Amino acid sequence: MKDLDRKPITNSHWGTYWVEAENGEPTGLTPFEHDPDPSPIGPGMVETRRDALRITRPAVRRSWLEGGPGTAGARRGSEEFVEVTWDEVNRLIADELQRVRRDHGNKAIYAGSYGWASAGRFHHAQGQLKRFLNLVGGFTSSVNTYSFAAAEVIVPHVLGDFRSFLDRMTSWESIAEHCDLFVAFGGVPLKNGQITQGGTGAHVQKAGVLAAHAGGTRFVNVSPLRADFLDRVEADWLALRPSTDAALMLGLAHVILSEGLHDRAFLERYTVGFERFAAYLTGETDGVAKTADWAAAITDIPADTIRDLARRMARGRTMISVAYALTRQDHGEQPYWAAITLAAMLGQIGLQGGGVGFGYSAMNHTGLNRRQVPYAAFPQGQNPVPDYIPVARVTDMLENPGGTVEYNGRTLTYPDVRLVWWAGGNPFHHHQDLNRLRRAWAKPETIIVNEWCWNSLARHADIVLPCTTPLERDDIAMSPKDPFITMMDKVGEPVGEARDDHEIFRGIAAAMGVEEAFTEGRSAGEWLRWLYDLSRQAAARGRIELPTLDELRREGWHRVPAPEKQTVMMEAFRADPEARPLKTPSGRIEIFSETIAGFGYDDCPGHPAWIEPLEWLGKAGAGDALHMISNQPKTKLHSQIDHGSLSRADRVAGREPVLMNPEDAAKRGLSEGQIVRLFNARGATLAGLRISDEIRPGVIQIATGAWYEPAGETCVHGNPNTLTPDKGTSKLAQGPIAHSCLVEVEAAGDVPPVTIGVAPPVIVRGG
Ligand SMILES: Nc1nc2c(c(=O)[nH]1)N[C@H]1C(S)=C(S)[C@@H](COP(=O)(O)OP(=O)(O)OC[C@H]3O[C@@H](n4cnc5c(=O)[nH]c(N)nc54)[C@H](O)[C@@H]3O)O[C@H]1N2
Ligand SMILES: Nc1nc2c(c(=O)[nH]1)N[C@H]1C(S)=C(S)[C@@H](COP(=O)(O)OP(=O)(O)OC[C@H]3O[C@@H](n4cnc5c(=O)[nH]c(N)nc54)[C@H](O)[C@@H]3O)O[C@H]1N2
Ligand SMILES: [Mo]
Repeated sequence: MKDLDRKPITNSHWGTYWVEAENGEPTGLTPFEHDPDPSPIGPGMVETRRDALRITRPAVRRSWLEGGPGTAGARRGSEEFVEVTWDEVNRLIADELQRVRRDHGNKAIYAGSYGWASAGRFHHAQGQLKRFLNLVGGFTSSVNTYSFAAAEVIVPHVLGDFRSFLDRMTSWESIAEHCDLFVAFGGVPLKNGQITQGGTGAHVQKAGVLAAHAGGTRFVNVSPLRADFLDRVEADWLALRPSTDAALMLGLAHVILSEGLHDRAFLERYTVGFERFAAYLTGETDGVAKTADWAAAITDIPADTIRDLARRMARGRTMISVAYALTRQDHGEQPYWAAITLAAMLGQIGLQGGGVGFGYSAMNHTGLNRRQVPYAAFPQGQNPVPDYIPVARVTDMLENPGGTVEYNGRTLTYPDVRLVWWAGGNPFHHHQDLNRLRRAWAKPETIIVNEWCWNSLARHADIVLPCTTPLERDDIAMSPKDPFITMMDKVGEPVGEARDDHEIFRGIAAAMGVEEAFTEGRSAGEWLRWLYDLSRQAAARGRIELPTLDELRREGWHRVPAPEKQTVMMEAFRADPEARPLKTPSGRIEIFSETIAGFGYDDCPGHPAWIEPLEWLGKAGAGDALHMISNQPKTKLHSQIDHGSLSRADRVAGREPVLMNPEDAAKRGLSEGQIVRLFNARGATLAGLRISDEIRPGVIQIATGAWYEPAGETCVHGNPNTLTPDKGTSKLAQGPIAHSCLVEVEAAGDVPPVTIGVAPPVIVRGG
């Protein structure tokens, strides 16, 4: 930013920082002065810019280059690459796209391309990819997320919408002032509040929890992990068996119903179907009463504790908070439906500080009181291909062309995918059962990846297109989830021949004769101005005044003032359900859904229910198996910057740490710091052992994010997704179920070294 007389600034999913630079080279990040609780993840952005794992030139897998599309797909991940020029690679891709379209049609291109990429509004890798492909006939796409697919599908049946509620969770201030009891299924682990998708200005989650504590709110941490709450707030710890939350909620509901503590007037006025649910709860329909004793046997929480908690919940103002993690388990639809039902029985939905909340555990913006600004997005155009898959069914799709899958009342047919394109996400991070994915990944004829570093995804591609990092391009972070708008300044030149994703697609568009349609004649800088000016006009229509782009550039950032009123989820519906009905068929909260019942799914009935998960500690024949929780990492965002020093400093014997209760370690003769092998029928991973009574017996915890480095069926680095099952939550949502996973653990013996962090794959120059 040569023409600026201020320091350069940047924003990211994990926070805002001023950038130190010398001679056009970024040298460090200084936390933003308006951030009371900055994240240490940021500095990795500088550190990894020029390290040995940076991809500096376009590269093509040798067999693919020599033998053409479809050659030796099984060698993906273990073969060397050949560097080529941008002109060559653009031609190769243009020809290959033409071939696939001509011979198989556009639906043979899969560009679901799920993932988080950068926080910038313009340099959004997936948006760029999709706009480009839409101009050349489209692609098979994906729907929903890995974060909370089960909720995204079930909650609209129950509350009429999901996303709009997510952006309007009851504020921390409202909780601090009004909430007596905050019951957190999945806790509120502050590690996760480092993040907001699309950029973070000030981190407020910790202050929110502490203010509520100071205001007299009591917390209950329902989680196998004690660390899911800050010690200081002295939360009661209910260390349930993982994947049993729905049973615990039913047990609570049964106590509330049988003791007459439910709010009849609320159920009558605002809900439908309670009687059908009550008949299930009391056992009238299936002969099993879902009593506290019944729930105790499933969850391993004493029946008296359940009864006591139910009474406390009915006594005062209660917030029922559910972590996104609860959806990433088998039948992950049920805990969300059960939580909404429980909150409806307490009758506090729409009141200050009470009701139900989604994702206080998950991100900084949940509970952050702010105005919703409808910022403009980079236009992607229309996809002419109607085919799509539920996002986590990617391996099924690759394995099973022409096969079908049930999804939310529809039957979808899997396309015969020949070409896969990923930009801004990492399936070798996010997908379950990675050994199975790797086998299916050998099938397509061509795999193209835009990446900036040689991570597991880039190594498993045929064509690798090197992209810039945020510090190497101008962008703006402006997200309705955060009150700050921030410039993301270009500080250094792109490393090697790396290009912005937009520039990458512009080059291929030129080779295919659609450059003008792709750019509409605008440069990147002109697009930025266009996006900002549109956003400013949209804000003005909502009476929010934003600075001009030139003013924003001068200061570097702007804060949209907070609304005077505290946000309370579903307040308007509560105030006037006739005038402000929900978008459900009945206009009310659907405790029984005729729509879902009408689908006739054996794994998702018409009301919330306990359905035994695929894998859990109560599974018949589970024996000594341990339940593995693979939650979000404290030291990074997913797999991003796993090769940086913050992430590496947290390793045990060079592997991802795994947490185990002393009882389980003693039983297996394992000791602190040793390398252990986690394994099941799907695969294995090596991890470094940490022993702690902060985790309940029978459960181990290993964060996601270690780059997948397979040696046979074993990841030598500690990626938990070699172990997790790849099955849908149910026929309704088909979401991922990473958290329902049993494993065995033993001492590892002789182990291979980890090399993914140090050695780039062999690159032969010249092409
Ligand atoms: N076992 C288990 N698995 C899980 C989860 C779990 O709890 N347990 N959680 C799931 C959840 S909630 C999620 S959201 C997913 C996350 O999965 P992903 O979002 O796929 O993970 P990331 O590592 O963030 O991947 C982003 C990729 O984009 C790249 N990138 C960054 N900036 C740019 C850019 O400007 N351009 C391009 N082209 N690329 C860029 C990064 O290098 C990185 O490889 O994981 C899921 N997987
Ligand atoms: N630092 C950091 N923060 C992140 C991310 C990151 O990668 N790094 N990722 C972001 C993303 S994409 C998302 S979607 C959110 C996810 O947000 P969450 O889904 O809330 O995050 P997790 O850490 O996976 O899970 C929260 C806690 O739930 C507990 N848990 C697991 N299984 C069960 C269960 O069966 N029952 C109960 N009661 N508790 C259980 C675990 O102990 C875990 O610590 O986090 C976001 N925040
Ligand atoms: Mo996520």
